[in-house]
Amino acid sequence: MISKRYDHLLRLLLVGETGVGKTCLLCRFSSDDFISSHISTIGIDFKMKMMDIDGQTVKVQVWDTAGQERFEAITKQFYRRAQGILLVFDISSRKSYESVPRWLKLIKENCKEHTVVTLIGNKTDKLETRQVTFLEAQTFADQNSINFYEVSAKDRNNVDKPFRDVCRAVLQHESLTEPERENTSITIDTQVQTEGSTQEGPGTSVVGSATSSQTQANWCCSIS
Ligand SMILES: Nc1nc2c(ncn2[C@@H]2O[C@H](COP(=O)(O)OP(=O)(O)OP(=O)(O)O)[C@@H](O)[C@H]2O)c(=O)[nH]1
Ligand SMILES: [Mg+2]
Repeated sequence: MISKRYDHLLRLLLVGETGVGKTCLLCRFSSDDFISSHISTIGIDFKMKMMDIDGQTVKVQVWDTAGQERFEAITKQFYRRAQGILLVFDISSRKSYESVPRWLKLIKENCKEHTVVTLIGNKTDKLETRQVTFLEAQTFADQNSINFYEVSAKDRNNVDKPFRDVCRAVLQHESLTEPERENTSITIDTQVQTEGSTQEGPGTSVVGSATSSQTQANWCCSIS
C-alpha cells in the first residue's frame, strides 16, 4: 500500500492589489528566491511546500492570484477552496492599503465561513517611503478580528511566520471539524487551463499555473 508522506494538505490563497509583492512573497516562502522585476501574474499560479508544524508534516499548496481586476472572474473561483487567505498590501503604497476593505469584502462574499484570514504589510525594507503606519494597519486588523504581520520578501523579514500561523490556525479549526478531502475539484467557468510540474521532498516546491480553456480542473490530483 502506498502511504502518504504528509499528515495534512492545506490550501492557502494570496490576494491583494497588483504589485504589492504576492508572487515575491510566495517565491521567498517556497524557494527562498526574490524577483526584482514586476512580472504580473496572469490568472493564477501555485507553489507547494512541505512544512513541519508542531510535529505534523503539512503539504502547503499556495495559490498566487493576479491582483489585476481583469482576472477577478478567474481568481474569485479559488476563494471557496481556500482554507487560509493571506491578504497583502504594500506599506509604501497608500492606494494598496486603501483597497484592503474591498479585498475583505470579496473574501467574505466568496470564501467559506471559517476561512482563516490574515493581513500582511509587505516591503518593510522601504521604510523611508512608508505610507501606512504599523499602528494604523494593526488597528484595522483588530477591528476586523484578523492577524496582522509586517514582512519583506526582499530582505526575508518575517516571511515564514504568517504562512506558518495561518497553517496552524487552519489545523486547529480542522481538528474541530471534518478533515478536508484531497481529491476534490474546482469548476472553472471562464477561460482557464492548467499546467504544473513537481519536485517533491521536504522544503521543495511544486509549481503550476492556470491560464486557458477547460471547464473543470482537478487541481490537487493533477499535481500530487
Ligand atoms: N522593495 C521591495 N520590493 C518588493 C518586495 N516584494 C516585492 N517587491 C517588488 O514589487 C514588484 C511587484 O512584485 P510581485 O510579487 O510581482 O507583485 P504581485 O502582487 O504578485 O503583482 P501581480 O501579480 O500583478 O498581482 C516587483 O518589482 C518586486 O520586486 C519587497 O519586499 N520589497
Ligand atoms: Mg504576482
